[in-house]
Amino acid sequence: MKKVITYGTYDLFHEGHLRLLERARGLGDYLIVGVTSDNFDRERGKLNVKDSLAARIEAVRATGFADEIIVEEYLGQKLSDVIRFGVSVFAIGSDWKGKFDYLSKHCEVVYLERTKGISSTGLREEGAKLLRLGIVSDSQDDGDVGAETDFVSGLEISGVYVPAISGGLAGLGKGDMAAAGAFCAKYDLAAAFGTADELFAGSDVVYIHTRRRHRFFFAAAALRHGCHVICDFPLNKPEEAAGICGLVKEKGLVFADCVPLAYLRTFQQLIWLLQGGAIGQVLSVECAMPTHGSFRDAEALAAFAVTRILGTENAGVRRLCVCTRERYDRVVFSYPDAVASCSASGSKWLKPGMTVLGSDGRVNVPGAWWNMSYFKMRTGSEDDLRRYSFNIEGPGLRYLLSEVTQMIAERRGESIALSHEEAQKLVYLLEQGDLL
Ligand code: C2G
Repeated sequence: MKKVITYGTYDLFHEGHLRLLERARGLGDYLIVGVTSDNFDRERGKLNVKDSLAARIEAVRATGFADEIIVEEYLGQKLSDVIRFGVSVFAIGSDWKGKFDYLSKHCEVVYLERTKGISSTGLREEGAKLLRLGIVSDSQDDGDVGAETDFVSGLEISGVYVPAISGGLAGLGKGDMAAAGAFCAKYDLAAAFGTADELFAGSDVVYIHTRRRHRFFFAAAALRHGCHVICDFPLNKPEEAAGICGLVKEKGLVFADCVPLAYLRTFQQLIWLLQGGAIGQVLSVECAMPTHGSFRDAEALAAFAVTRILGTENAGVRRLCVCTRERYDRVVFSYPDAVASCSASGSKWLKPGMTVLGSDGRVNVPGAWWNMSYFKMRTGSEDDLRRYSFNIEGPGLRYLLSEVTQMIAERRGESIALSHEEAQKLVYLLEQGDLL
């Protein structure tokens, strides 16, 4: 007998799950389905799972394709199951391509094409609605949103629109179809939308991933169309930030600035500790960030971190720039009782990190502080070292995506992690320092 095994969460059971199980069953004579436990999902960074384990098992059972259902409880269980059950074929969706090749020593590994562009309300009668996320991107980069969406239950990518920018002006009309097609092939997406309106019509949420000067244009158009918006940070002008606030209120929609750092538990804990005086009065914040993309976007992110620690009141901002072959920028934030700076450069020798110096101690965030999962705090003496960490998975964007789905469900226009007012104040500050 040829045994096939497959695994999944099967939350808000839908057409994609059904088709996967049907094809997996067709690969052999007996199908074992592993349904993830809540603990395992937490451990692997899958967020927002709505249905209980019992309901998810029942949804799989009701398809009639599973001959046996087991629970997947820990990392490494797949290999043990394959050996234990004498499995011939391991099958999983193509979003996992390459990830389970290590099992091929023991059985055949098959990646089945994922069902793209699921548009219905799902198969369940009560129809918990899947949210469709459309992407507006002016490059061949999806800002990690594709991979991260796979970890947020209830969210599916609808497709992409790549605007054709002529004379530096953005429009909503016919996009660059060749670029959109290449984008879909690169990220395995269902639809290359010809116009922005088509993308808006096929999406509940739109992610705006363009250069700064076009963000407002597309964000405002999506909101006017009735879509919720996640937009790269920052907007280009304070008036734009104010305009977005007005539109969000008028339309009763959700708008989230894409600052994943604001959603990281480690960063939140750092801020709570600093505000509670854990290292006394903060005297300085220094951070460094190697940059290959936009310097101004990198500096805006640093401004977010610095102002979370030192506030936006009485802050002065200035940029010092060395524009040689390897550009080097230093942005200095001055306060009456503190100073902060952020270095950004394309030089590979710039070491990323953040140090916060206080009157009674010091915090170090080694490495990529914008994606922090760990920091060290010294107080009292040099030996008095405490480590704080949270296991974050991926680049952090999934936590923001998860919050956006909650905001939509609760009809809450603003994010708990980053308010419109704070984002707007930051855009004012960045303009004041000529950083926009
Ligand atoms: N799937 C699909 N089409 C979709 C959505 C999901 O074919 N539109 C497939 C996935 O590729 C997976 C299965 O359906 O093979 C279950 O999907 P999820 O419930 O999202 O589970 P997942 O997070 O992919 O977990 O150990 C768990 C496994 O690694 C898979």
